[in-house]
Amino acid sequence: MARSYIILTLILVVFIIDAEKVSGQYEFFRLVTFWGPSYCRLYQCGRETPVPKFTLHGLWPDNYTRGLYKCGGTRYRPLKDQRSINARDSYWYDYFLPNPPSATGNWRIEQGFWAHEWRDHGTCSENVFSQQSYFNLAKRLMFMYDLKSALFNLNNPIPLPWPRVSDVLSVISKSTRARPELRCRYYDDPNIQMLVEVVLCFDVLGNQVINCTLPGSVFCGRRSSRIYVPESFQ
Ligand SMILES: *[C@@H]1O[C@H](CO)[C@@H](O)[C@H](O)[C@@H]1NC(C)=O
Ligand SMILES: *[C@@H]1O[C@H](CO)[C@@H](O)[C@H](O)[C@H]1NC(C)=O
Repeated sequence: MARSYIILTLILVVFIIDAEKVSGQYEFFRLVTFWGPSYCRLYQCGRETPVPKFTLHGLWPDNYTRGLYKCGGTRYRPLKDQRSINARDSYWYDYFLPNPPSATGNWRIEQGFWAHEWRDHGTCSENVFSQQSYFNLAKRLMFMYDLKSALFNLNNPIPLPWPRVSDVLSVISKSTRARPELRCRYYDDPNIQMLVEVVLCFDVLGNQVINCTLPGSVFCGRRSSRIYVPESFQ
């Protein structure tokens, strides 16, 4: 009797925790992108992209008042054929893999980054986007704007590799017509902030870009500060 009561309570608690996790309503998306050359200065990359570029870190559904994370939902379904693996790898890049992911490899390792992004973030919009739609959306949003051209645009030069935060905000906003979020990390010297990630925000259905709500420079210092934006891997 006591024992079945405990089990019932456990089931109930698990159910409530689960329901709580899934009930999170996301209100917008963050498309978080790495600038490869910065990322590989910060960490020991197993491989670099063939050309310096922005690659996807993740598409993060979120709520304005409450952070959403690990919302339960379906398990990651690994890609099985090499063509789709290569296609996703070209813009959603795991810098720590020593080699490109392969259809014959261990997906838990070689697709581990995608699985992790799905589990921690993708599940939080599964009430609207099935797993397949979520991955399609991530790809579509990733290709909606060309951040590299916006940043390294000869017609609109900014003083690289040491632009001000405001320069970077302004060239990106000009290209997307919305305020991005910039994320910097200290590099080498406690006084040097390096631009590592650019975040674009999208409405709940992923149809249009919207202003990110955090002040764009919150992770990079004041708008007038200079930040380091390396153009190449070396
Ligand atoms: C965002 O957050 C507020 C407050 O928690 C809720 O009222 C909204 O429904 C929305 N979804 C949540 C919390 O998951
Ligand atoms: C973003 O905010 C600016 C003002 O800071 C406003 O002019 C612009 O219309 C907003 N853009 C969007 C897409 O909401």
